Amino acid sequence: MQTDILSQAATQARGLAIDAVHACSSGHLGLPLGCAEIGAVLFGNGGLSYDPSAPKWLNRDRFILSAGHGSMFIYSWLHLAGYHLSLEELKNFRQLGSETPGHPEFGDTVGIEATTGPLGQGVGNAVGYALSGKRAAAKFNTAEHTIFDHHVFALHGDGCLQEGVAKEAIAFAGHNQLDNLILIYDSNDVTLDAMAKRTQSEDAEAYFASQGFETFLIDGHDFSAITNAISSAKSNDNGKPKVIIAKTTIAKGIPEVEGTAGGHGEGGAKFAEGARQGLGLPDETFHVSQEVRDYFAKSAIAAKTVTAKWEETFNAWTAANPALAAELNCGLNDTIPDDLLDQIPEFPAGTGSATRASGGVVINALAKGVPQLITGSADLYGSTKNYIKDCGDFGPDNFTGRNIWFGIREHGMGAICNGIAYDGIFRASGATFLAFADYMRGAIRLASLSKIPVTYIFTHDSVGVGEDGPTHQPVETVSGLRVIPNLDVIRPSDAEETAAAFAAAMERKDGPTALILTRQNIPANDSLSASDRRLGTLKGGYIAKKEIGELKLIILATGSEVQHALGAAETLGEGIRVVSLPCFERFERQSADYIESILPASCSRRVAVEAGVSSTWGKYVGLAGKTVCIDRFGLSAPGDTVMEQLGMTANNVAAVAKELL
Ligand SMILES: Cc1ncc(C[n+]2csc(CCOP(=O)(O)OP(=O)(O)O)c2C)c(N)n1
Repeated sequence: MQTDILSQAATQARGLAIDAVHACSSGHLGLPLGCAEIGAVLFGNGGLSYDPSAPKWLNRDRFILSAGHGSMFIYSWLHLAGYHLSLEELKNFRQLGSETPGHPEFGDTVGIEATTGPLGQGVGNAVGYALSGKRAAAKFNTAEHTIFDHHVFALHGDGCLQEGVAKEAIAFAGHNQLDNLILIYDSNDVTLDAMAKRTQSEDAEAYFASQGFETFLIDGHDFSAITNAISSAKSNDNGKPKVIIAKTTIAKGIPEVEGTAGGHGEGGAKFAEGARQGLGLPDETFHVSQEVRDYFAKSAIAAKTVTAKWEETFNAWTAANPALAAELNCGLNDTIPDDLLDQIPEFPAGTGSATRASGGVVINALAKGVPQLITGSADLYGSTKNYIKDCGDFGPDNFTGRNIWFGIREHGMGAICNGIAYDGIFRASGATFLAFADYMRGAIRLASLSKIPVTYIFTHDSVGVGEDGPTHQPVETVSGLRVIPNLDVIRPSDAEETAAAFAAAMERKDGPTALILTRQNIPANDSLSASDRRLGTLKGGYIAKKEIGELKLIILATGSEVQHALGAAETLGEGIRVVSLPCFERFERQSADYIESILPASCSRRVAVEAGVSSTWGKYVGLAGKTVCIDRFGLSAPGDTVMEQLGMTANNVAAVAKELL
């Protein structure tokens, strides 16, 4: 081990962080300074297997900075390691349009595997990556060829570990024996406001051991200790995920603040000059020595030999296993069949059903044409109905299983699904009751922000849930999801709309989709062909019943309320149009002509019907329109009774419409 050069690199990484944070007077110095030796080993002493010229190399070790506030850590090391991230970008830290945003953003910067910043999410993402890696190895490696044997690292601090989302994911990783996962805990005894002991007294080693992890406790500034711990963690396929608890000094290198809460953020930046002198850095800011450059250039060349050798194995594997190679490609390109919708058989007319039940039929049909699709449930498969039959359960006995038993861990499920989606080999989906969608909102928001195609299957979608009462009756949740940018929310009204909703989710590549399904049976709109309902749903909205004669009023509805809109139109007579609007977001992506053909601006008499809050309907009904919605919590009683009590009937819709006519 070349301790001298590693030490030089660590010092210069500290300098880069100090200079970048000083330049923009914001950011976080504590972690980049406290973890400089860890960075040097990860990127400069064989900790991570990577090739900076092939940042998406399939068998690279994945590294996630879960403590995303310490973003200058990852930017500095990616730069030093030779990734395509220039010194100029480091100088532009946190500036408009730079590749060095305040917190790491997936897609913005080469080498960034996940969007992090909200503490704990990155740990969950790493577990998702580890699941994906385990499944990829089990599915694609053969006796002759190993193409996947990488590890997944996450660097996190006390903050991540205090968050429930990380705890949920850690429990999942331990239970499922994801021994390709290596967490590095930057244990510096400091959080933001105070010393960590102000808010935590957990025995980290005992905690991780109780979760089935192998633990290593080391001095996080000792190159040998870090190197040895990582090397043991990597070589040990013992069914245990690993955690390296690295004791570090936050902001090491700025004596005025190191080891204190004052070192966490940009507080130390005002001591920049003295710190640079103390570290022995030259006057020139953003300094990287030629020696350090040469060292990393040499390791980049060595990395190329590794990837070239892997490429040979990969090519031999491809030639020997064309079917497996085609399946892997399908996952990597996220290919879905052109005729996906036609692969879902039409449902018999005249039979109403719960859309969750139709969803179960649909996902099983889809799973045949989309082999990359995997799905899980938060201990609710019996209710959410998304189990893929005959395809096994993911777990230590069968890492190829397509069904993931997440346990009652919705937030963890969301973050794990994001990790799977970031990895880009499999299509992730997860299910729970709609009322608990907010338990995973943090992860849904990040999937939307990161533009990754996760599918959420949310059943038991309204007060129609009935007897379980208001706690289980989501009223605000559909509108609450609609306000998240780049999330498609689809609430189908019958089995055919459900078929299209799932197909739409699969078709989508640049963001997540939430499918909102009923527990209770609802009738199908058999007055229109299956194909009209499917294609209409793909457009987000369509005419479910055309008016007779001159258009007088439009009733808009989604999901279980489309039946009441149709019933009301029946009693109101001529001139009434019913629009089924299962997905606002898809509808709004249609052409202005299409939107006008469904909702002509000239018709301002509009009534919206939905068994939830009215908040998101204003833009469709306007000031002249009315809503038949539920702006209160529900009631504990049979579903039909609750619906009736809260005005979800054709008669009530007709009465409200009459006020406008
Ligand atoms: C979910 C979430 N809550 C709060 C914050 C704000 N925040 C950023 S860093 C931090 C303290 C984190 O402490 P630790 O993980 O120990 O980081 P260190 O002080 O060692 O850098 C807080 C509260 C956040 N980023 N995410």
